[in-house]
This record gives sequence, C-alpha cells and structure tokens, in this order.
Amino acid sequence: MAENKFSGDKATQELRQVAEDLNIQTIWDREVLQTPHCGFGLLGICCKNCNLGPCRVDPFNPDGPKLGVCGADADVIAARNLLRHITAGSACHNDHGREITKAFYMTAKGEAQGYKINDEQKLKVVAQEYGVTIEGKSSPEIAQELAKKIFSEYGQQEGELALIQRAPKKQKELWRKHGMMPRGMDREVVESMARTNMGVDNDYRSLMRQGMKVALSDGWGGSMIATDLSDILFRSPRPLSGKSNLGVFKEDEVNIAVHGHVPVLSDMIAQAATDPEILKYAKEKGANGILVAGICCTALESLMRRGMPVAGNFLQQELAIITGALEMLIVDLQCVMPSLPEIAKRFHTKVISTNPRAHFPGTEYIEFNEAKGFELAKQIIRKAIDNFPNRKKESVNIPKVSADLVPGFTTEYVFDMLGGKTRFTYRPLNDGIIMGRLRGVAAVVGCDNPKMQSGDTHARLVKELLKNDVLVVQTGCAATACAKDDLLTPEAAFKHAGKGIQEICEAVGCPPVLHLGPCVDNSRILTACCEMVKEGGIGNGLDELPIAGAAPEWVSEKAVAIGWYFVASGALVVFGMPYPLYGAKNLTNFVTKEVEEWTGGRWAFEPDPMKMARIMIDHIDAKRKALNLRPMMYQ
Ligand code: SF4
Ligand code: MSK
Repeated sequence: MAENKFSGDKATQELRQVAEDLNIQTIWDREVLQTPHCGFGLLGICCKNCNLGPCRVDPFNPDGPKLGVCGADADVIAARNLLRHITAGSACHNDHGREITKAFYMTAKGEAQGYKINDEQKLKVVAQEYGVTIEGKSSPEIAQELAKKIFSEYGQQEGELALIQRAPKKQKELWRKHGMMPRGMDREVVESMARTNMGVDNDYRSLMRQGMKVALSDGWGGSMIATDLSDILFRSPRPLSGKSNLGVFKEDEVNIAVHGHVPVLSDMIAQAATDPEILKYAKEKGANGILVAGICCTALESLMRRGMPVAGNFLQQELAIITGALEMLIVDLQCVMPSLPEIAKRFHTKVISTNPRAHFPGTEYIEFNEAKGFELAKQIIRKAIDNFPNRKKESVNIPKVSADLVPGFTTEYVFDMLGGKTRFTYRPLNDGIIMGRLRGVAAVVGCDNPKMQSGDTHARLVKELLKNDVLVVQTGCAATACAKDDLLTPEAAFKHAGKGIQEICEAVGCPPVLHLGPCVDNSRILTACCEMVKEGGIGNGLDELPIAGAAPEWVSEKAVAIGWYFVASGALVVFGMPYPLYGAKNLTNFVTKEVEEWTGGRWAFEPDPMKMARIMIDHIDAKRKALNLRPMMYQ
C-alpha cells in the first residue's frame, strides 16, 4: 500500500488497508490509475463543444494548433469550460434550493407527512424580505405565499433576487455597474449554457461576467434559499455536541448511513429511527438500537440540527461500507460515488437510492416523496433492520476512531453568542478586529481530494491561521476533516490559537473554528459578513473586510461556483489546486488580478497549506492597513 501520506486519519488508513487486503479498489487506487492526468485537460485548453472538434490548443509545440477549428483561442476555450463548471455547480445548489422549497410548500399546505414549520420567527423575517405581508396570517398561509414567490423567482426574467438585497449597498452597485446582478436562478443557468455554445460568446471577460452572475444566483439565491428554508423547516441550528469519523458505527446496533445533500430525506430518516415501533422491531431482530450517521453534506445538515453523528466526509464513503458493519447506505444526490454498489456487493450492505434525479445501477430504488415521508422512512429503516442478521461478524472492522466537535453556529446565533440574551450585536467581533485582538476571519471550506494528503492540508492551514489570530469558519467536508483533528472544540483554542483568539474563546465559550454547516450554508458566511459591515467600523463593503477564503482540496464544480460567488462578493479565494485555466494566459490574469478591479475579490492558487495561510494573512493585513486598524495586540 502507498505510505500513509494519502491520509493522516487513522480510521481512513485502517480501512484502506482492509480494502487492500480484500482486493477492493477505492478512490485512491483509481486516482493512481488516472495519473498522470491529461496535460491539455489540466490546462483547460481542450474543447468538445461541437462536432468540428474535439479540439485542443497546443502550448508545448510552437508549430501546434493555437486555435480550435472554429477559431476559438485558448482564452475562449478555457473561459467557456470554466463557465460550464460554474454553471453546473450553481445548478446543483439552485436545484437543491428548489427541492427544499417544494418540501416547504407541501408542509405549508399540510401535504407533507412528518414535517412541520419549526422556526416561525425566521419564517416571518424571510417572508417580509420577499414582500409577503404577515399581518393577520397564519404561519402556513405565510409559508405558502413565500414558497410561491420563491418558485416564481427561479424563472424570473427581469429584476433582482430578493435575498441579494441583504448585501451591502456597495456590492449591489458594483454588480449593477458590471452587469452581474442575477435575475432568476434558472434564467442565469440557461443563459450561461447558451453562451458557451460554439460561436456565441467569444470574449473571455464577458464569459466570466456571466460566470459571476450565475454564481451570485447560487450564493445569494439557491444556496441562501436552501439555508433559510431548511432552518424554518428543520429548525435553526444551535451549538450542540457531536461526533465524527467512522468509529461512530456501533457493533451491536443497526447501522444506517445517509449520504448526499438534501435534508428532506436525512432528517426524516433520523426522525423515523427514533420511532418506538421501529426500535422495538430492531430489538426483535437482535439489535440493541439504531444508529443513523451521515456522510458528506447531508450529514452536516442533521449534525447541526439533531446532533446526528458524521461517519465521514467525501473520501470516506466507500470505507463506510468496508467497515462491514453498515446495514444500509441511503443516498440522494451530489458527491455520491458510482462505485458504491459494486463495493457493497462484497458486504451485506444494501444501497438504496431515493431521488428521481440520481439513479445508480445496482442499488434498490425507493423514490422518496414528502407526502409519505415518515411512512417511507420507516419502510426503508425496516429493510435495514431486516438486513442486520446478515452482518458477518468476521467482516466487521469498525475503527476505534472518533472525535468530538461543537457544530451549529449560524449568522443569527452569533448575535446571541456575542451579545448575550438581551443585546443582539456583532459589536464584540468587530471590536476584536478593530482593537487587534483578532486579525480577521477566514473561511476554510470545500471537499477532500485524493490528490492531496486528505484532511492534513485542511488541518495545517487552519492551525496556521489560528496561530496568527485569524478566526476560522468552516462548512462541508473541510469541517469534517478538521473535526477529526479535534479543531472544532473549545479546547482547540488553547492548543493552537494565538492569545487574542484564546481571550475571545474564553470569554464567549466557543471553539476557535466555527462549524456553519454543509456547502449550501456558505451562504451563512455571506450573511455574517453583511452583519459585520452593518455593525460598522471595518469598512463599507464586503470587499473591505479583513477576510479571506480557501478550499484547499476542492473537488466538485459546486466548489468552483462557491469560490466565484465569494470572489464576485469581494473576497480573496485560494484554491489548493487551480481549476483548468493555466493554458489561457489572459484568463489567468483576469481571475487572479483584473477581476479585483471589478469586485474587490480575486483568486489565488497554492497547494502548500503554509504558503496558502501566508497569502490569506497578507491579504487580511492589507485590508487592515487600508482600514487603518490598530496593530495586532499580541503579534
Ligand atoms: Fe473546436 Fe470550436 Fe467546436 Fe470547441 S467549439 S470543439 S474549439 S470547433
Ligand atoms: S459534500 S461538494 S465533497 S464539500 Fe458537500 Fe463534500 Fe465537496 Fe461534496
């Protein structure tokens, strides 16, 4: 086996060894087989958008082609490819938002079994932002009106999104000036695809303008809708104690993993697993209980709201089956590896697919729908219980590795956390930055990638930021990676952070790394930054704040979309690996430099976590200098 440099995580190391002993191919093996990856692909200069091609521009050979058959140069080809990536990522988040809106609407009409409106206060706030009057109306009435407004916003042809109005005036003016203000979520996705067809938009700057527009429709549209309606429907998170890593599975219980992204399914499975009739059935089959754990972002939805354990992040999904202790893996969509059913054949694990958008040959398909949500969830869990007696003791390898964490932070909760019960304010956070106790805030988000030493990159970056008194916020698989390294506990402040953060964490009682949820909840970072601007004293726009973001191990097109909505909103975003563009010189210059003149944000690419931290800290320091803030108190 390759040395343990593929992952610093003991559970991952242990189970990959089991996979190797059983001759089971996992993502790391497939990655090696694909190496070296195609040089043209990595540089972003191959195109198959029409049947004149496929074409490639050859930067290595002076006599090689410099234009595609249609005449597109490297910048146009790479920009079109990039716009397609951003669009696919945005489409995923936007469709996720639509799925939540559907469940929300059905709940409001009393047609969704087992769901209810859990946060009436937030419902009223969001409804008013959409122009719904709330006086004299019941919550279901308000919710129905709100859902209809959101549905129509998806196809809105003109105007501006409702939730993007939360952004500071400065950003809105910049977006209008540069023609980047999104209209409707579907509208922007369709236009992006149309522009990338052969012979449509042939200007890399114009393609990137549309890229930012569609990305903004994700961050301030689909993702923000998903976050807000999930809070209303499944309850707004509050900090609680959680557990993560593959050691959360139980030897004596029925183990079920939910995997994917949309909490409509995972929340109902978690709820149904506590049903007394179901628990009784599990006992009858010889199990001492039912353990529902999550993988990828759907895990984080239920972790934040129910304290459901997180079995693992993206790279660990195959390993969850290889524990031999998993009765059922229930998947919905996004980041679900097609390899799962094949691996499951080697064990007793049943893989159930549930979403009409995402089919997986080799799985049993049980279409989930909200109308019968609770009954369907119970039916699925019963199948898992029936599978418990099929578990083979000799195949069970549950690593004794798990870690504690405190997740559940939100834009709204920060008000309570900092201001106490009577005073809702971000003032202590802004004052901490102004006084130099806190250097700034960094987001470390995104996926885990077999091209890197999984998890380790995240942890090293986060520790370096903390040491330099940069408060860290996290979402997605990056948060799960850092949880495994005990970074999401209050104690981590005293182990890893500078004196300034230690003082703040001690006063407030929070971890130095705040877990804000799954990938769609990157929208919470946007709204929290808006509150920082509103609170005053650290600039008039998001681009002036001493903040930075990073996705060290990005995998998904969704990460590219997220990165772009942050850059369009004025932030520096550092990726551990470049997306395919280095073969296009003008485009590279645009994304790393020129775009800053448009939005105040820009991209950087750096694989070394220490250098990545330095880029982020230098950027934060430059923002502090521009704001004329005091020197750092302890550094
Ligand atoms: Fe080649 Fe142009 Fe067709 Fe792309 S769009 S495949 S560059 S001819
Ligand atoms: S699940 S998008 S691997 S964070 Fe959201 Fe993880 Fe990235 Fe999927």
